[in-house]
Amino acid sequence: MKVEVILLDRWLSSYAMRVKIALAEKGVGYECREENHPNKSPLLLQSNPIHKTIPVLVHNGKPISGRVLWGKGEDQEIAKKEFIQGLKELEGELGIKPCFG
Ligand SMILES: N[C@@H](CCC(=O)N[C@@H](CS)C(=O)NCC(=O)O)C(=O)O
Repeated sequence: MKVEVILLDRWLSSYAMRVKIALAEKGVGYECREENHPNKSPLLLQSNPIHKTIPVLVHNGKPISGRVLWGKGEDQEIAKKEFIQGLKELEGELGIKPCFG
């Protein structure tokens, strides 16, 4: 199955830059779509309906965000476990260094 990763971006957004650095570090290919703030795209409004801000990372049509806080039931429990696992991996990479980058 082809994996589709789309980053909803805006020129010089430091928030989006962090996502780009993480994707580059992980070697994840993605399509970058520039958002125009007065005229936000339907994909942005649908993917981030509350804040309507970038960056938004869309993986195979599903926005990646907030399952830990706003998810429900089993999906939320899975998201919590994945989040904690991610923190453990980050901690492992950090080791005794004072910072990551
Ligand atoms: N807390 C958010 C902030 C995102 C944010 O403020 N994005 C700005 C661009 S850098 C935005 O989309 N602004 C459009 C708006 O507020 O309408 C994050 O870390 O992703």
